[in-house]
Amino acid sequence: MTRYTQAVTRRPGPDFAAGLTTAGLGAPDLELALAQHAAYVEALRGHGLEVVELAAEPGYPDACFVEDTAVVTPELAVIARPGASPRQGEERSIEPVLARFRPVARIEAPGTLDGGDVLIVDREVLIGVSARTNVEGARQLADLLRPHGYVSRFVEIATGLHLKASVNMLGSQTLLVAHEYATHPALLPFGQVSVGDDEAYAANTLWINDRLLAPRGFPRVLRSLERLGLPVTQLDVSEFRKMDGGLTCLSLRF
Ligand code: CIR
Repeated sequence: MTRYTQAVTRRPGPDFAAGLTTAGLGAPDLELALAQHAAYVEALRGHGLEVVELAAEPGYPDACFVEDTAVVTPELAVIARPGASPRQGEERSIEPVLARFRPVARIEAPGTLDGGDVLIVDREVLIGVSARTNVEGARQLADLLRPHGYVSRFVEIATGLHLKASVNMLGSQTLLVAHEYATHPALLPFGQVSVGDDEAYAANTLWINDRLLAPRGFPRVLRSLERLGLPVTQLDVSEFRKMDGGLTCLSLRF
């Protein structure tokens, strides 16, 4: 299983509340968002990652959801092509950062791909085909990763913004899965911990080197995670939830 050593994050900017959202949970509080973001960065450091913290990107209120701008493997960094037009361009400033660590490839038009739709577990790549990631973008990513020994499978996303809103890894054998994805053929080879509708947001839990970051406030999912024996740190990400984001979207890890 790949062990991460590095993360990239981007601070929310003063225009954070102007980002895209369907959550219907009201406007985020910027001060609280900044405090939650700082705690998140500290937690990544506490999990042994070196963190490159980027400044806010003026004109791109969603740019703190930096995961969507790239897919990074041990072999290369694939610069994404965001599927939502207000977010197109966020990827430009990520490229030189990732070029310090990896050879760079790009998703090209007419492909679109958000990193939030890509879950890599060892050499298995699950790619969500969603409102943001089209089949062309998913195919381009699969083609870029295949020569490095990765096998990609597509998952149609009908519920949730991205694949990782509903499906995340809990190590190399097991996935945390929102129940409507439980029987998808691409997910059947894995063991599954199921997340019920009442705690669906907690499917966005972040595995880092055999430890877990989970959103605070979801006791049933927390109990299921604790049964796995992996240490769990809970973080409050309420302000990012208001903007349809969560623990995975706030960083690139590699
Ligand atoms: C968006 O709609 O693009 C942002 N407001 C939220 C992106 C969340 N990203 C993610 O889950 N990977």
